[in-house]
Amino acid sequence: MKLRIATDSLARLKQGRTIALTGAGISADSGMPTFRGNNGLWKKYRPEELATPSAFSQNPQLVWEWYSWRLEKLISVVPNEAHFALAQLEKMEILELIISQNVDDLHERAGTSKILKLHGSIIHTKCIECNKKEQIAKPPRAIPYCECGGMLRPDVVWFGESLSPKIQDEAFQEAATCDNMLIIGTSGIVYPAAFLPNIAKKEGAMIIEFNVAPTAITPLADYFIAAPAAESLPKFLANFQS
Ligand code: BJW
Ligand code: ZN
Repeated sequence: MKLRIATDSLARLKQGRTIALTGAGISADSGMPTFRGNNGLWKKYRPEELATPSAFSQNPQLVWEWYSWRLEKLISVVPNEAHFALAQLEKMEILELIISQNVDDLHERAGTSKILKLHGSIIHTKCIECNKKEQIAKPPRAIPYCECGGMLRPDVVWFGESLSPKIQDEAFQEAATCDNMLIIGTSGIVYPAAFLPNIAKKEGAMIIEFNVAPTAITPLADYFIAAPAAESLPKFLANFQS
């Protein structure tokens, strides 16, 4: 695959403010399952049935089982070439910021430092009583509890819950003011994250989408790069290294 980006678009990427929006697809090449699609299933549940406050209040054991299973997986995998390419683009001052919907820590492990995590972090817990946040040492085998006696939950954003207003405002602001947005491995159907490409496009940004299949965002894209992110991102990076 040859990644053809027009000369004027390359100049725009070198001179303008570029940000990236990432989703589960960027971690797929590391072996992390996505939410939707063929490899996106966990037992017989859909994310909409487990990633909700009501699922947790009705069956915290089941929800924790799902998160422990994902934590086990996360511990066993490493960042892939797509995560490393984005970290390198940040070092080269081509990429200003990653806005990620992912709750894994693969961007950070690859060396990215400027990241807004819209949906929280799976490696942290939050007490449902005192709100204290803590890093998880190892995947819990039973429902974990806080020293205050309150039940702990994963520090993530479930359906029907608000994102951190500070993080959401910053993400919207960045989308409205960027010149270029790289969109990698997201289905673009979960809001408010799915507003970001629309905001960027409306304000005149160039959109470059990297995905194995077209998405809800593809009609907005100036470029659609149809390949696994771990293949396309290093090729995209190579444009700035020669
Ligand atoms: C590859 C690849 C490879 C594969 N290379 N690519 C309009 C406005 C506002 C809200 C709403 C609205 N309409 C509906 C809502 C409500 C709801 C929502 O969006 N629902 C939709 C399903 C319709 N949103 C919310 O509830 C949000 N809260 C909110 O809006 O608060 C205000 C409010 C409160 C009360 C009432 C109303 C409003 C919160 C959303 C939180 C989402 N949380 C999750 C779980 C996080 C915790 C966890 O991980 O367990 O976040 S759901 C899940 O989806 C997760 C992801 O971050 C998110 C996005 O998924 P993503 O990353 O796009 O993954 P996939 O699997 O969908 O796609 C993978 C892609 O990769 C595919 O395209 C593949 O092709 C591709 N791919 N391999 C490149 N190798
Ligand atoms: Zn507590």
